[in-house]
Amino acid sequence: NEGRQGLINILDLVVRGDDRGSLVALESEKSLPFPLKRVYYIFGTQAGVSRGFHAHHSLKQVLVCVSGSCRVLLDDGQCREDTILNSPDKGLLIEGVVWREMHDFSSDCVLLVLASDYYNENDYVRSYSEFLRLVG
Ligand code: T46
Repeated sequence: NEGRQGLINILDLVVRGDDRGSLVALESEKSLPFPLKRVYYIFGTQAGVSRGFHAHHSLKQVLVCVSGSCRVLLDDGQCREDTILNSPDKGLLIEGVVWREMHDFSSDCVLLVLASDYYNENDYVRSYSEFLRLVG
């Protein structure tokens, strides 16, 4: 259930729907391709604001836009590709040393992130030149 297209790796999340509506369940190491250690979500992003602008040394993450929409740009040092996340049944898998930026948040955007590790500032690569050195 992975739709890989270059840097953009979309997971199709299984929707359990019935006449009441829909439910998506994400289980560590099953629907997620890593052991889940942390969940966070980004919401209330102000108009015109972009976020991210960093890479990670080893963190793996799946991003799910559970409400609204945003655009995620990925950059491996050679290619830059972006995708619009606007569906609660699509997960964007980001792994490896990949620069990420999030743009064009709708006012109702809730971006859910499932992460393979606890928060660790030492895992961040916040300088683009340092990122290029690492992937170069
Ligand atoms: C990523 C993109 C998609 C914590 O204390 N714990 C956490 O788990 C996280 C994620 C953040 N923070 C603190 C660190 C900062 O003081 O929350 C503040 C905002 O974090 P940051 O500026 O890193 O947020 P974004 O939206 O630029 O990036 C986040 C993740 O940090 C990052 O791993 O890949 O979302």
